[in-house]
Amino acid sequence: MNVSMKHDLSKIAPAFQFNGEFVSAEPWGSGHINDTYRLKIDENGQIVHYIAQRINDKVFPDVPKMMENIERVTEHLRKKLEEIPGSDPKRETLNVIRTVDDMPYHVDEDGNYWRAYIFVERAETIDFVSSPQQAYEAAKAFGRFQCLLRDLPGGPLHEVIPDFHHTPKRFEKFLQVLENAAPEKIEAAKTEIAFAKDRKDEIGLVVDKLASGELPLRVTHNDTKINNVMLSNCCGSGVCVIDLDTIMPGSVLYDFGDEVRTSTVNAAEDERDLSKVKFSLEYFNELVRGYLESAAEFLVPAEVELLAYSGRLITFEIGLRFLTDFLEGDVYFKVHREGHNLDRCRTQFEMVRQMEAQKEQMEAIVAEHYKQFADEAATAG
Ligand code: ADP
Ligand code: GN1
Ligand code: MG
Repeated sequence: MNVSMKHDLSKIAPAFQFNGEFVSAEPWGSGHINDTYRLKIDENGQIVHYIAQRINDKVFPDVPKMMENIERVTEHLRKKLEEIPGSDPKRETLNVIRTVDDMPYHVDEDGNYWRAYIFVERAETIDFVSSPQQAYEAAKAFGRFQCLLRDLPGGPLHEVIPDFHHTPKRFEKFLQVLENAAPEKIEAAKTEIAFAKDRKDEIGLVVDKLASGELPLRVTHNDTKINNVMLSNCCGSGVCVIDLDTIMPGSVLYDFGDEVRTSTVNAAEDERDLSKVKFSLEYFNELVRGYLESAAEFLVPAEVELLAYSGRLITFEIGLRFLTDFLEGDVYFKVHREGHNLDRCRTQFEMVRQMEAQKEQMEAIVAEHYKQFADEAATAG
């Protein structure tokens, strides 16, 4: 675990409704945004783990609204899971631990926002896939998550980060940052800058179709990278979708696209050796199969048509965000070395390049699996 210990968790833990005494804490996970810790709490002589997170309130300026979204969604998931025989609602959804004041978050004396969750045991997150089965299991879990949230009551969720996946607006921001960027950064990233500019006319399809109503707005996760789903230690099946900070109204294509970005390559997001960054059609095939197994029943044709495109779109968009952050001086994503965001951008753009070259094959895979689903549904009556 590569995060250093920045906070004294012994002071934070008593604010939450744990059933015991704080023992210790260690930095946990490899997310780019929050500071995550695994806590050990002594519950009558037994050590029980919890997750505690300092929420990045620069990225999420309205923590109360974000936590309201998370509680609404996890409550709904819990109710649904309770109705499914054999499900475990303590494990298959995040469970917020409220504070002793019965709040979903705690503000410490320095103004930091904290929250806590039940720790999902006997499962792990991975930072990149190393088998097609992992792509299948992760996609099936994300598809199921979307499916369970189809009938979330109570009206739309708060838009916690406006225009989060509005790729054309991300492009505008990139151009603004570029105008003021340091010359040496522009020089270092000149190939990537040109790559981004070359694609500016291909990035508006999803937002345009959402605006025209051709694509439906749904409850979407918006950050479905592979390390935001926990896979079981025993058989690798998807257990729990985590990191619900960005849950809000969106297109399923944002989520499917981010799955493609992170579940079709057997290399880290920040891999420096681009010869290791290989988009895998085999992984893509398994990802589509897993996703459609959970999601085909509710997707509309306009969504299915753009599944392959969404992989290129979202990979481009995240690459563009890394590039923008590099040019701006690493103000958003956590970085651990010089040029880290540029390295991340390069892997993303390399993936886009390869997906562009294999566009027809990707579309054929989607069509084939969707047809199989439609045929089976017709047979079943
Ligand atoms: P970030 O927003 O910074 O990505 P995450 O919420 O994804 O933060 O948490 C970071 C990591 O902590 C995850 O990738 C996962 O490994 C671990 N984690 C988060 N929540 C839980 C949980 N409830 N149980 C077990 N591990 C968790
Ligand atoms: C961030 O929080 P984390 O590490 O799961 C980012 C995503 C990016 C991702 C790139 C709120 O996700 O949008 O796709 O990094 N989250 C936010 O790895 O900006
Ligand atoms: Mg995360």
